[in-house]
Amino acid sequence: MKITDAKVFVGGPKKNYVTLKIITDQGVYGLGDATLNNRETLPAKYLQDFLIPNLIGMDPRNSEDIWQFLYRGAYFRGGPIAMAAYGAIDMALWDIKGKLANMPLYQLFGGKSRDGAMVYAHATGADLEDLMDSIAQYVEEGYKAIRVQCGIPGMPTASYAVPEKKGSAQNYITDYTGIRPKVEIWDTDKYMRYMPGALAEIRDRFGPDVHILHDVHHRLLPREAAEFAKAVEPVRLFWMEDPTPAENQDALRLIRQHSTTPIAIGEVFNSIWDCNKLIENELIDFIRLAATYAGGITPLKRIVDLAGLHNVRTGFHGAPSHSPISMAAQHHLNAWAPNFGVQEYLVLGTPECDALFPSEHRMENGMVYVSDAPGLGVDFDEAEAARYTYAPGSHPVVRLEDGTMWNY
Ligand code: CS2
Ligand code: MG
Repeated sequence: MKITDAKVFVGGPKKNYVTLKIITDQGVYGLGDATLNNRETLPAKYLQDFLIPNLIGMDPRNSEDIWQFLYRGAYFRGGPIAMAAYGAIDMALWDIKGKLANMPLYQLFGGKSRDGAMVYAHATGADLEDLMDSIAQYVEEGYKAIRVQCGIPGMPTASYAVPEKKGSAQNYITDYTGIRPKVEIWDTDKYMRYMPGALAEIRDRFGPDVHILHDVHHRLLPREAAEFAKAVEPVRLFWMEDPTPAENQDALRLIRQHSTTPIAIGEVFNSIWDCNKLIENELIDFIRLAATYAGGITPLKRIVDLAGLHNVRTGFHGAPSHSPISMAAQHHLNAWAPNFGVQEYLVLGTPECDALFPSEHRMENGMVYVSDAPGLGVDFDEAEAARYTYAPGSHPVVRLEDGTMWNY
């Protein structure tokens, strides 16, 4: 069996999805998602200029060897652009494998450990009252887990994932058109003094059963993150996400020493080597990599297995930049993983998105039920794709009030 062609499509409804289609000499094709948020053209170009010419003639069933060829053959290993491109290839090869076996991918991983996988939505608000309304709506819709972000009194601009004005929670955006990013101004002290109390009010209002998640989004220094984690311990968060940048994995020890608040990290990682110490030393509770950014199903499954040895559960990234293709890959992993935790679920379930990516994966009452169709269980309509073109976008950058560059 041979790969005979591969095509890359950039564009989609409200997002520049990067979709790879690998075609074989037996008419079976596979789909992959190489969408690297706000840098979409780069993995697309890497695929078109270097990777696809190498794939032609390879046997698509040898997905492990092809992954090793991509990773080791590059010499300059890893990084988000390359791993997103490898991720799309790997997903497409698994899709082909499932179609050849006439099985949904979760069967090839080891079958189902659960029927439904719990997901979480993003509640947000320009202030706490606005956020409470947003949370109430998701509770009403049956979500069991909800991420909460709100405006901080006195903060010079809206903070991460917070709408600039009340009542626009449903369509807050974190990506703005154009190459030059907006500037968000951040004040850690204002956040540290306000957010723990706001989270406590949310817990008081919605009771002990709803899982509350909060994304600190890399804004705190390790000591500040330890203080914050300790302050919110009584809230019993499902998780506190990205409390501090984790390039220095050892920095998480300080937080662990001071608090039992669960920690989730990993959406910006693209290798097991970015997180192996976090997992092996049990410095975190949830690992957040994504099928695209981690370089595909093959490496992500290894990370899930390592995490499972160390009481770390999965909490895969699922921001709007992930197309239904990589989300499908994650739905299959979520159905199989014995150490599944939760899935972030923000894929735009709009009619346009469903038309571009027909799929039988189902989300109901805050749970995703994986499709039993062979392979990934998602398709791609090329005629629909022709409606979309690439439009540059960028998320904000963050500065402190004195102008110092900070972490978005
Ligand atoms: C966020 C992301 O979903 C999350 O947890 O951290 O949406 C993140 O802001 C974007 O992926 C950045 O491009
Ligand atoms: Mg996050």
